[in-house]
Amino acid sequence: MASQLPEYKQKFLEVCTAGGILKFGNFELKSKRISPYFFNAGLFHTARLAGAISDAFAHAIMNAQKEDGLEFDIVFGPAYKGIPLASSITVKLGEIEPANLDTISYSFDRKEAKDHGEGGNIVGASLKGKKILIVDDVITAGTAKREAIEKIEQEGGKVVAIVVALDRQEKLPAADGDDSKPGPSAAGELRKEFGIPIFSIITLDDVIKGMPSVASEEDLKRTEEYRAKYRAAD
Ligand code: OMP
Repeated sequence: MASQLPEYKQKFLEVCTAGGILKFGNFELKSKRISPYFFNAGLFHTARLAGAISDAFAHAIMNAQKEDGLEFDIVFGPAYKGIPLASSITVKLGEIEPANLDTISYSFDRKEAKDHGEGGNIVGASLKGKKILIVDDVITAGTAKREAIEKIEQEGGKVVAIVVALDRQEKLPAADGDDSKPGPSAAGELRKEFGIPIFSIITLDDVIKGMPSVASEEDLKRTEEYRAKYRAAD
């Protein structure tokens, strides 16, 4: 069946399913929800896959520059999965657009502060007074992104946007545990609270649109049911 997705998204989806990064089955999330699909960015470790993900990120970032006026100095990858993303995306951006982007830097945080040698929490470019673009694998509840924003602000940086590979578009878990009511998304709440845009290469809606060519009918049905239950209203 022909895909309803733009070609670059469809290609990304195909690379992810062929590489075992996007899987269908039963997966428990950090939120304890049982999801029929899971995106494991830790598997982007071959030269070909690392090249494909950094290329897809670079194009999403350059689209945001063109269409939304995104400007940044530093690509920041939260430990751990954001670290290889930040360095490979920075290299890729410099290669694709050397005239504008070969002066950008990358940095990342340590999970535990180092008190000897150069010390500190941040490795790579200093964040002080800089415009920071956070890159990460997935956004579900936004908890890890919130922690990254706080760390960056403590170091004197200003977060201007977040780019993720996959936006799961899920509503935040309800305070009273009743997930049957409509609710806002993690991305929407971060946008409101910090005034920053969240961009993604693909969303849950994209996954579902592209699934007919990469997954079984049964997996598609289960993923649609999951979306009907947990997709955010915004
Ligand atoms: P936050 O939305 O910022 O809390 O981050 C979601 C995190 O959940 C990701 O960084 C992953 O560690 C993990 N995750 C995945 O890697 N892939 C998924 O498909 C879903 C999750 C998840 O547990 O929600």
